[in-house]
Amino acid sequence: IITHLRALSACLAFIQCGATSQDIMYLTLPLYHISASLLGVGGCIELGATCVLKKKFSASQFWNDCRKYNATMFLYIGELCRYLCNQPSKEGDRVHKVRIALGNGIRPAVWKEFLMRFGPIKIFEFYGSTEGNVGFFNYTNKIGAVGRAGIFSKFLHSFELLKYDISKEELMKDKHGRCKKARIGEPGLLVTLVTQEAPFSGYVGNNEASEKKLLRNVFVKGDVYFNTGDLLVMDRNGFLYFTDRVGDTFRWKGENVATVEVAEIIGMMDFIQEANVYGVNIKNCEGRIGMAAVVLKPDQAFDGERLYKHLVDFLPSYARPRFVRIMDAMQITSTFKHQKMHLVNEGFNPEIISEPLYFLHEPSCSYILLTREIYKNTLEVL
Ligand SMILES: *[C@@H]1O[C@H](CO)[C@@H](O)[C@H](O)[C@H]1NC(C)=O
Ligand SMILES: CC(=O)N[C@H]1CO[C@H](CO)[C@@H](O)[C@@H]1O
Repeated sequence: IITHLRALSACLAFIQCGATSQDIMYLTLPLYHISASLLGVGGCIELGATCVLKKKFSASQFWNDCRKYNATMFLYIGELCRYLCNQPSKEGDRVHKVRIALGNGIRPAVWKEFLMRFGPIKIFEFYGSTEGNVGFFNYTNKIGAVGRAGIFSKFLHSFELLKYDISKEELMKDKHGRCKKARIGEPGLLVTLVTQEAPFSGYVGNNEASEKKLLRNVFVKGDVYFNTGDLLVMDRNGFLYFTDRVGDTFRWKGENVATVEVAEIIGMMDFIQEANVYGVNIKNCEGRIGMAAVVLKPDQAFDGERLYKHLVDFLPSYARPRFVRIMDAMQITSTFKHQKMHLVNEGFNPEIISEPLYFLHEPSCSYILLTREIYKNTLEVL
């Protein structure tokens, strides 16, 4: 349910970024999504600005279109900026008038690369969801942060990061059945207090689904919080960082593995274009074993030895993916997010997967090809 108040406040997002009626927005996102419809089209109406609508996002046409229409701002979501960075560099990459980019989902490494490639564009990364009753804005110059919990925003929306047990996929409670707050530097489940000023309007005609998003009696009897389903970390200075979706983070050897973090580190390899990390179930084993589906850069080969060395340098052993699956293309949702479900279900069985599969082989300090014969004995090599 999008109330008028919600719709109107969403239309104000670009004004908060300093946009004016002189700006020209280049819009490539699907219009049924709140981002394009309310922040984008609604934002242009609110501003009296020009909106250039593209039927479908195209990474190769993006900057040419921006130049052609004199675009000064755009909306991004999910992996969109990564796809722009993945395009071959061109001399004129910085020749454009774009000055503002607003969206959510840009990863720190992509953020830095994007600014280096395309020039000093102000990136406004925000955190929020269509139905959620809270939003954070990166109003500081902190790369990677989704926002900051200043006294002011804490006063406006009361939120908490709650201690969460990844293996049981449930909140940790004290002996009175109340929730505990996560410590500084420790990922916690983001929940936001539902009040008259920050209401949760729920889903149309589906009370059950609406109720599922709410947590009651969190700290005291009768309080109600909206469950965002996201794990975030707060640092000493109050900056908030997105860690992972609940359900994506998995446990292996008693340790938590945040898939976003691992994917980012794999993505640092020069031969890898993008990585999608997830945990798969394995017979007779507790927790889930780490796996990465990767797309290689054009004309690049997979180098198991270098990847192994890189991961040993950057990740503790429990977080290093045991299996790597090479994909021709990553499947994404209509909002440019990686799909994981089908990958999780297919696991690492070479009988099912026709693409090359590699596994982490400690004795040879490398990732080596997973053949059908080796697969039959995988449980021993783990
Ligand atoms: C873009 O700006 C240039 C220079 O200001 C102008 O000549 C041109 O007509 C503009 N293009 C469009 C599509 O408005
Ligand atoms: C509003 C604002 O200051 N946004 C900033 C968010 O972080 C990036 C990266 O440092 C800055 O470029 C933006 O200016």
